[in-house]
Amino acid sequence: MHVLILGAGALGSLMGARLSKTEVQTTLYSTNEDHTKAILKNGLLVEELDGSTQTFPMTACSTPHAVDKAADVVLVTVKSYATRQAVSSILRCCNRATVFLTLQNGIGNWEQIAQAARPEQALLGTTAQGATLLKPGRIRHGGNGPTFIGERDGPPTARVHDIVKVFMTAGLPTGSSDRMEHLIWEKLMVNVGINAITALTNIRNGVIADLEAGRSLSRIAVLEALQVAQSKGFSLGEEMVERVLNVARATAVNRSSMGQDVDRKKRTEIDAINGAIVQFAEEAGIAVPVNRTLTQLIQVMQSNYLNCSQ
Ligand code: KPL
Repeated sequence: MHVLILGAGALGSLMGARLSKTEVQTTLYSTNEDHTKAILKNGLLVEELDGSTQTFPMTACSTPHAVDKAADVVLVTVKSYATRQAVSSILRCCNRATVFLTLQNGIGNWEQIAQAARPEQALLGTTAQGATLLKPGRIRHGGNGPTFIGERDGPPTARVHDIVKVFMTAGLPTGSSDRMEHLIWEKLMVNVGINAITALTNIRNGVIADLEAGRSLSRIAVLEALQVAQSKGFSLGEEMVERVLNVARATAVNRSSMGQDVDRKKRTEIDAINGAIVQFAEEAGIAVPVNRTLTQLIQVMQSNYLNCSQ
């Protein structure tokens, strides 16, 4: 099996490092040339949860022309707003049997992949792994949460089981599910309750759970988002508030992906996270003032540093 990691940022690089220890051929693909060059030169350095640093010699590239064999599985870990363009850009490294598995944050990624490739090629996934890109060629593993994989509709198929097996062999706790959309919404709650707050306040994930004000803000954002989820038919309950805080604790040393984007003055995934909640809430006539405020604060900050107005 050849697995191509499309968007080898922090999370994609971590998944690639784990897979590189198995029989599977693994290629890291990232448009960040500093990152791929550093990996080719020194291997990918991973600061592990136990404090050790491991080196993973890996194949990495920044252009589709450098991929020498068609991918059987593409792990899509690019930012949500770049999904369609990124998948289109690597179709020459794929064939009609290639499976695309999204492990991205936010809502709408499966649809983007289905449009760029074919719907029957696209699988859904979620992960609670946490990772931080420290500098080109070096990441820190920030939390070892579970990964779930499945078809968009119906029970897990042979191709889902095959990928689960490979992930498990790689040491990534992984299960299959026939409720992937439900799990995507659960993951959305996690990102709603952690990402924008950490990005705006310059903290690591664990601080949200440590501080009363952090817990309270996260709680209100998640409770608002739960109303929206319920209006869409997803039976997510108030226990999600505590589960979100547990993810913050489990990934305590991690800087959320949105925090890392803001640190690097890069475009964030706000539109696919709190912004998606605001949009669905408008359609359903639900008031979500905290999510609206979080969204607009991130939009102001990001517009300012990207030097454009939205
Ligand atoms: O998904 C994440 C993210 O940062 O985007 C969590 C699970 C919150 C880990 O940081």
